[in-house]
Amino acid sequence: MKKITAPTMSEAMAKVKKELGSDAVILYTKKVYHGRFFFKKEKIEVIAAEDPDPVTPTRNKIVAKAKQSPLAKVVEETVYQPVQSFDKHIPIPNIVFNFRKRLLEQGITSDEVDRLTKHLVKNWYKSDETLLETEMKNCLSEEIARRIISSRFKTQTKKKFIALVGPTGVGKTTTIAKLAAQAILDEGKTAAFITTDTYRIAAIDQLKTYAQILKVPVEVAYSSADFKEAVSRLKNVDIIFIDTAGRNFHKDCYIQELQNILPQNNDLDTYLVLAATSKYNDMARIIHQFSILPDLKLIFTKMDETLTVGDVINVLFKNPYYEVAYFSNGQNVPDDLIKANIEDLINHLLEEKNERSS
Ligand SMILES: Nc1nc2c(ncn2[C@@H]2O[C@H](COP(=O)(O)OP(=O)(O)OP(=O)(O)O)[C@@H](O)[C@H]2O)c(=O)[nH]1
Ligand SMILES: [Mg+2]
Repeated sequence: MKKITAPTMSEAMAKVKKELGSDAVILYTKKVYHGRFFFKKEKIEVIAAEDPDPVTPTRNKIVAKAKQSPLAKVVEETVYQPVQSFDKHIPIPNIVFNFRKRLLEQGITSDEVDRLTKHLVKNWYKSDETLLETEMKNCLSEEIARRIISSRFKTQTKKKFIALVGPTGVGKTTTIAKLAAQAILDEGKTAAFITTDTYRIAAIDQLKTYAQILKVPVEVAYSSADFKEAVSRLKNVDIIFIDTAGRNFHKDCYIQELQNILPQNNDLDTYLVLAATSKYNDMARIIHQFSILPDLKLIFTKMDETLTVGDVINVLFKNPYYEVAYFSNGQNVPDDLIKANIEDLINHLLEEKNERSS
């Protein structure tokens, strides 16, 4: 890790590139002042590190593709603005301090909390210190919604294949059952399951149980040849849900296996399932690992099991190119699955714990 100081941001970036290479990761930027009184000069301080896991050619291609997506422009405008440090000389009014405390308690990273505090302080002083608490809350909600990018909350899909991937025990199989039940009951579609999770016997039984209840066919694919045969047997079905094994995805070979078995066509939606109870760093790592699969969308499960959604929001702040499709908020099939929506998420973040439990 290196601290680099330069008169302007572009000079700082040039220095970072020279000293740490073009894969360097920017961890933090802020304005600093050198000298005193008339000699005081503003400089930019950047803390950067070498990328511990540089972008591979495949990942590079996917990132390049994401940058051409319709989301790219709005991402550039909202997310990749330099992080401005919080100006310690401006007093934080109590009303703002309480929101700041709430954001920190919820686990939002300190750079994001600083950015949001700054926004609130600015609006508070702009209003001549007259804004009420509810108005400040609205102001904060709107800024968070803008930064998360509300347009990425989309529910797919009209695709024939829907695959759920992700780490162990996050709720992939249960969510598949919910999605299938909703497609059958609410939309009158026909459905089928294919599982590639041949790693645990109990996993096949679990999916077969759901298949029996929903009266849908289930096929087990041990190889990509099996998978193709299963698909041809199920050609008249409207939607084929693909369940996959949860494995320790720190090993690249498991992702490669998945990539080999999943159909390579435009009629596939792949959802990466993350549990809202996981830590931010772990979720970030999982997203990075799975990013070689094209056009991933996110599902967050176990929303009912956590009182803090800061880490989910951190994931969204830091991974702006991924659409968010569903929130799962319980074990009941099919009811505990809702279309992802930003209002619920922000309410969860800002409302007090005792209000939630009541
Ligand atoms: N509280 C809560 N529990 C959930 C939710 N979604 C799934 N679960 C539970 O989490 C456990 C694991 O769910 P599975 O669907 O088997 O998870 P999986 O990702 O398929 O697991 P593996 O196939 O072993 O990787 C089960 O007990 C589910 O009932 C949720 O949104 N909230
Ligand atoms: Mg499973």
